[in-house]
Amino acid sequence: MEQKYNDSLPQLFSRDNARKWIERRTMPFRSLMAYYNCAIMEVTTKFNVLNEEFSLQHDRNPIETVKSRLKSPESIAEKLSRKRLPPSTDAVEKYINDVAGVRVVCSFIDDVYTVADAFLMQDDITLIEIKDYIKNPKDNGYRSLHLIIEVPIFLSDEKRSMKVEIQLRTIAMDFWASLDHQIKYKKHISNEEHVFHELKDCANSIAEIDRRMSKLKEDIDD
Ligand code: 0O2
Repeated sequence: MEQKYNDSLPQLFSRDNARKWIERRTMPFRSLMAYYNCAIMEVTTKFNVLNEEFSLQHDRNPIETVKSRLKSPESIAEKLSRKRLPPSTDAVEKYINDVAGVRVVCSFIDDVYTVADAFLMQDDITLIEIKDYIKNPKDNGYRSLHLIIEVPIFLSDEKRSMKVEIQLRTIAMDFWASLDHQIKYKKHISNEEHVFHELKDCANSIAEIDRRMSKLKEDIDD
């Protein structure tokens, strides 16, 4: 990431400073969080609409669930200090892409791309970044399609563009990621190597089952 801020002011970037700023819950900070919440509502509605329309045409739902979360103030503070960013709403808006998070869990692998393409075609959505951890899984076996997008929200006297991180994955990928999150993600564990290999092995087995289920569906559709 581009380092925009002056390194000669190290005290600005301390975890303590970020935490104190967050704890004050200033009006600009609370407003910003409310705007992210609005962006989550906009994006969630768009996926629900796509799901509804798809089910009319194809008699099945490509989306199993749409979940969302607003990053906690403590996690925002931690990320600001880790990225050596100053505690300010400007820095949050410019450099933290996942304050608003939406997770779309789809039935089959093809559904992930169909739903993502239909969403990205909408003319009020701007794609900022795409990371395809399905085509290129992480070393530990993590699979998902990540999109960073901007969506407009309409307030009483202004229109604002807000960033949202969208994670699209299949039920199988979600099953692995949820359990990985509980077992290991960001935790320090003693038998790290063994756990890493076991989790990766599980991820590969789950991916194989995902592919077999997709194939089964294709065979039946044909
Ligand atoms: P949480 O608790 O889920 O919110 P950055 O977001 O800039 O710090 P990076 O590496 O560019 O870092 O983001 P990336 O790779 O797109 O991943 C961000 C999110 O993807 C994570 O958010 C997780 O939700 C999910 N994720 C990534 N890798 C893994 C993984 O190995 N296992 C699991 N279970 N989830 C993963 P957070 O904020 O880190 O965590």
